[in-house]
Amino acid sequence: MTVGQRICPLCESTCGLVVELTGRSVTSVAPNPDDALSAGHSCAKGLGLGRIENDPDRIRTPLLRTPSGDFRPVDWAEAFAEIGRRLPEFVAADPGSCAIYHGNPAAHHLDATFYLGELIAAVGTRNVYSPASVDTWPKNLAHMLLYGTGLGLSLPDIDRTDHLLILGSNPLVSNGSTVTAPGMDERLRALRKRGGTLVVVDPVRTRTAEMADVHVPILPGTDALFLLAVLAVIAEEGPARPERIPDVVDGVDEALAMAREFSPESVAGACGIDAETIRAVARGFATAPAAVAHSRIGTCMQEFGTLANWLVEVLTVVTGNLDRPGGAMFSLPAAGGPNTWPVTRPPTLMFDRWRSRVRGLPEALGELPAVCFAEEILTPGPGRTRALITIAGNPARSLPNSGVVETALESLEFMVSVDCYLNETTRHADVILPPPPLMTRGHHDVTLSHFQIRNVARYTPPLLELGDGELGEWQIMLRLAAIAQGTPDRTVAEMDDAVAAVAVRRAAKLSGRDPGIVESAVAGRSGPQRLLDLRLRSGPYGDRFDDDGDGLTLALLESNPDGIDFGPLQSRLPGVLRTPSGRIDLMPELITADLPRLRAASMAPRGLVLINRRQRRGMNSWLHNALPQTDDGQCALLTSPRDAVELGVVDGDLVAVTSPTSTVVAEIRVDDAMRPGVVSMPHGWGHDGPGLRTSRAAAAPGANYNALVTDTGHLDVPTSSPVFNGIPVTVTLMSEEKR
Ligand SMILES: Nc1nc2c(c(=O)[nH]1)N[C@H]1C(S)=C(S)[C@@H](COP(=O)(O)OP(=O)(O)OC[C@H]3O[C@@H](n4cnc5c(=O)[nH]c(N)nc54)[C@H](O)[C@@H]3O)O[C@H]1N2
Ligand SMILES: Nc1nc2c(c(=O)[nH]1)N[C@H]1C(S)=C(S)[C@@H](COP(=O)(O)OP(=O)(O)OC[C@H]3O[C@@H](n4cnc5c(=O)[nH]c(N)nc54)[C@H](O)[C@@H]3O)O[C@H]1N2
Ligand code: SF4
Ligand SMILES: [Mo]
Repeated sequence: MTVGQRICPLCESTCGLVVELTGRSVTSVAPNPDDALSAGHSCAKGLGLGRIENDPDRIRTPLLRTPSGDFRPVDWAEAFAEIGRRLPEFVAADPGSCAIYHGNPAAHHLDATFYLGELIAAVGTRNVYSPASVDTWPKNLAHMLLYGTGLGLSLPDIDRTDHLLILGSNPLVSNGSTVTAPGMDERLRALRKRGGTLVVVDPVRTRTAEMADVHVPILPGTDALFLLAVLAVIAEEGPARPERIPDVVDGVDEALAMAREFSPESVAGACGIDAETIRAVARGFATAPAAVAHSRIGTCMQEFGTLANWLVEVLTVVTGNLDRPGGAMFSLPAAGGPNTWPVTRPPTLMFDRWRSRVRGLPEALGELPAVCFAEEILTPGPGRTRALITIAGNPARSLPNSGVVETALESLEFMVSVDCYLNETTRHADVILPPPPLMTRGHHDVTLSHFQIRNVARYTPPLLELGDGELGEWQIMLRLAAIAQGTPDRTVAEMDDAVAAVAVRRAAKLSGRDPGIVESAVAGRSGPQRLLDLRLRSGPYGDRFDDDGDGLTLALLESNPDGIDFGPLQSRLPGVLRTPSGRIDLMPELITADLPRLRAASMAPRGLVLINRRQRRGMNSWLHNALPQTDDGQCALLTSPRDAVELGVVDGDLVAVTSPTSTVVAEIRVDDAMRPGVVSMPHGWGHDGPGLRTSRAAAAPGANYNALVTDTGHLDVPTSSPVFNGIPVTVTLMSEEKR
């Protein structure tokens, strides 16, 4: 038996777990009480890692599509030979004809963190997609314009605040996002215990809302109006602490002047919140000794997401809560990142550097908007996407307008998927390449440590060697890169050395050392571990490759498997800023230009609208097989008692849910947590259709939310993000059988 630590890769909480292995099989998983960040927190998903690893439906050998459309297992040589026969012709003819989609789990592994860029560069395509353009861009863009990078987000200092305003997030179910704070329920309880206030703005009385002092049941899509009205109250009554607004901020007066026209009375009807509540929220926030707002999915996946996420920051700044304990702060990630690296040339905005072929929509953070994904494949003409590589993603269930997405996938001339399931997306692939077991991977959260509400560094090493017939996911990516470059015979080791050589030069520059010294300092390592060591040692706490120094190294983390605590977040202004001016412009034109659209929008009640929810045992679309859902209601359409009466439905009725895009069938569950006028369904379901190898998920397929979402209608205009929340729907009774 082997026992070791493992950082859970399933969600942004990144809990530390203690894993027991018997042979190669995970036999027990428990929370690690000594973990420097999660201190014993975990959830049913993390504790189910063994079932996820051991799922008999998981793909363990490469699969090749046969002429009859089935898949047959092959060895790696045959799989790569087939890819080598097909892929290079697309890359050679036009690199843009091969798109790459990388999904959520890619952000939770070192492999993609370090090697995905190599693959993208080798293909040479600008047609790169990820869920970021579905779930986070409004927040990324707002923070990029204010603070200079899309990754260095300001974070709610939850453990020290007196007042927390959460908009559009349900961390008691999701465990949080763009904030890495394991054990959110305990943290929120602690906030209330120390006399602090929790306000939750959510159309639904969620588990999180149930903990709140004030629940504001807002109508979907109206957060920007609500926040403008909150700011209007602050403008009217005068900011309580102007002296706490940092000197580097420009545009405070303009922001407050802008908000004045949105009085609480003028938005109350649209938001479905009375003016007095809005005033009370504004005063509570403005007068708390330390206050912070945190906005997430509910505010991003809607029509005015960029405005809403920008206004959250404006509120933080004008109330004097930026860069202060208990307010919004920036982490200092151990492996460094865009807001720790020195500025060497004038910063450029990672936005609108190129546009999509068909609709001319702007790029952000190196990717095209997901709403372009299907049309770039289906619209004929030069530059059409003809081939696709997916890595750890299920666009057939996570992107809008799934019907069209699947048509597009089926029409591709060649498709490779790196994935552990034969699912709604990979069933369209020509070749599927499986990642190795999780326990063969070492892990440090290079990306998510940007979101940590405490500066902690952890590394959990691989607990297993790669077995026969297994390849590291980073090795798979390098093999694909070599094939795409037309040099299939380059070995993984050669490719890896080339990647490391660039990283060595960078680390040498960052730490002011000779590249030769840096290279020999990491000479005993390879793969993700070598690249990580380079990042840690040249990072903010690093040893700078000085043998006598006591700074951070990967070896130090290896000998401290519970992690090393560098303490609470510290003030980082103005050094954290990477804006071209080195200052914070509170009124970026790219965002304020969207205000007329908000003013002109008809916010009149629209009949029933549909919003999304998450479930505790789910992870987007991919855990339904290994960890069947046990929550009440499975994939049900939650409906308020009042709407249920109006619709003439009761628990268990089957209804047709029709949006302007499509119709799906769902089961009704009446729930008084729902606000009348709003119905809710989880996403990632719809495990139906031919060819799936996810037997348990397919046995209870559920309804596919994203069939109902349009990729061409209303968007959040600045980021071209689709609208998932607040979709007008009609609900009609289909059968009374179950009554
Ligand atoms: N309606 C609606 N749609 C949504 C959302 C919503 O709230 N509502 N949420 C959006 C959000 S926030 C996100 S992040 C996206 C998620 O979008 P995706 O990332 O596209 O979808 P997932 O369901 O997370 O699928 C992950 C895929 O990775 C595979 N996988 C798991 N582990 C590994 C691994 O280690 N290596 C590899 N190679 N593959 C692996 C799984 O089998 C699965 O196919 O969905 C978005 N879509
Ligand atoms: N169990 C579980 N955990 C997960 C995931 C999962 O699928 N399952 N997915 C992970 C991923 S990829 C992500 S990005 C995170 C997301 O984490 P969260 O952002 O916490 O996402 P949700 O739990 O979906 O909460 C979104 C809330 O927004 C509300 N909402 C909907 N529309 C609006 C609106 O217009 N305005 C406001 N103010 N609220 C609105 C919904 O009612 C819902 O309660 O969760 C992660 N964790
Ligand atoms: S909360 Fe997230 S990171 Fe923690 S155990 Fe659950 S899934 Fe894993
Ligand atoms: Mo996400």
